[in-house]
Amino acid sequence: MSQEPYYRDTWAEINLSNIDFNIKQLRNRLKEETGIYAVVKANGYGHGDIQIAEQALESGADRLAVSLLDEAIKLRRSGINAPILVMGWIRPQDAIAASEYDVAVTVFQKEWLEQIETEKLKNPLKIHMKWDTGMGRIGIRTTDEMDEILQEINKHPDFKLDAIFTHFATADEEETAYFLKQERRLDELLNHLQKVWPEDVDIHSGNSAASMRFPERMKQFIRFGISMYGMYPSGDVKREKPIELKPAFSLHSHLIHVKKVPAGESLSYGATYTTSEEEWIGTVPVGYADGWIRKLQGFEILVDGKKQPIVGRICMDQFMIRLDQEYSIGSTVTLIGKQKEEEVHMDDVAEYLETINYEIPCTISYRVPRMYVKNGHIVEVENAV
Ligand code: PMH
Repeated sequence: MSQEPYYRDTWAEINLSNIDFNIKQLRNRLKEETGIYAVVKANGYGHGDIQIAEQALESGADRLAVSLLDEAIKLRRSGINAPILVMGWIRPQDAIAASEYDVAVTVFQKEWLEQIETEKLKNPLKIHMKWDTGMGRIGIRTTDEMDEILQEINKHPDFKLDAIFTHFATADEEETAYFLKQERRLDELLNHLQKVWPEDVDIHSGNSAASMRFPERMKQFIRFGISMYGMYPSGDVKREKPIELKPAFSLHSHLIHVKKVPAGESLSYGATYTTSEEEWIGTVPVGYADGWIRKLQGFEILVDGKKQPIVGRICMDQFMIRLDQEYSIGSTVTLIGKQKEEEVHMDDVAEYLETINYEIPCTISYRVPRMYVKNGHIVEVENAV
């Protein structure tokens, strides 16, 4: 447990008990034999990769998935022994490092396998073949491509086909036609694989949406990302609510300055806001360099359990809010999360910014210390500055 000190008055609270809750909700919904990959790429969707990975494994996840080899190696160096998959493309020359760290890699090009300097492999290279059944991003699309890759794998005893996987593009939408089309393509490719490949390979397909909505259709493993963090993948799934979720991320600061401003005074860069009457104005030490971007001007956040609007332009490190009354310096400001009966949900921020909830915690920058809370106690503080 590291307790790095930090000296700023802003922090993200990451509730590990809620990660535990969310995984257990999904666990209860899945078939018993379905395994779970905890998706902890992008620093655990901004929540902290090592902390979330450790919690997820303790709560019933079996394996970890990231996007970059660097992310996988960071987890390994932290002492995590669970299987780790890199779901993105890595450079062929980096396969050696992947095998050294016992990290499984994603493969979908025969040329990629041809370029591996196999004599340098110290351990077998664990391969997950990616199938593009309709996402159109990475992956093989035909049985010919599959055959070519299988031939390459057969050429070297240190190439080990551990799994095949695919990713759904629309599993979070009420309309299921495209999802079912992807499933059909997956099954067609699987039929072929079973004919030409005698060994057992794992199959993983579902993301949060597919695994929560169609648990009975899932294969050996699912890959649980956004909903592990307590967010629904879309409005459709939120309305359907296949399982209960608790958000793990909240963002807080304190008022560092409070003043009464006369009518007709302007605030912040560009003087875009002018008080229409005598107003109480508070200053919050958070800005766009923290990922609290300028487009959030006008968004309402919480002081004293009440919504208070951001006024004037958001600066790099500070912004102002219009307060309904005088508050003392040090009053807690909640930018995301609950205060008394009120809540600013990650979905509210996303909606205001015309984006998806996934993007919000990912963009809260390294400058914001992450405080980890479990069973009501602070268990770790990480300051990445
Ligand atoms: N598997 C793959 C291959 C992914 O890219 C993602 C998320 C997940 C699983 C987890 O999905 P979930 O968070 O919906 O559960 N990937 C991305 C992405 O590339 N952009 O947004 C989410």
